[in-house]
Amino acid sequence: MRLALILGGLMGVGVMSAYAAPDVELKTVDKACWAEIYEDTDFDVNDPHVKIQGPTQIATLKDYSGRNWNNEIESIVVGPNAHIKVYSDKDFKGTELELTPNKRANDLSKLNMSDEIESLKVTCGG
Ligand SMILES: [Ca+2]
Ligand SMILES: [Ca+2]
Ligand SMILES: [Ca+2]
Repeated sequence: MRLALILGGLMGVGVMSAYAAPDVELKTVDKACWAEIYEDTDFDVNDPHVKIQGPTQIATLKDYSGRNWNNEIESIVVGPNAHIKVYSDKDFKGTELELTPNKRANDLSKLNMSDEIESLKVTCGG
């Protein structure tokens, strides 16, 4: 009987400390803050594509998510709570283009950015 009470108390402490983790809020992921980049036009899922969780800054796409994305992106989908700024050169230089929340850019050649992007920033907030 006494042992059961002690065990119960220990389990209670364990649960308490798990919920009391101080940095829970910092780790919260904004599920509406993302941008998805596609190697081909029209969001072709049969070619390489990857969802980028924001906020983030990628100074070079040379080795992003296991492949060289430099000068490869041809279409982009922007999440409902994200802005993406893309740059024609690395380190956020060259021509800059900003895409707003929910934007679906199916062919970046229309925006003179087809196969040009080498760095980008994703910020959260409408
Ligand atoms: Ca294709
Ligand atoms: Ca391409
Ligand atoms: Ca470029």
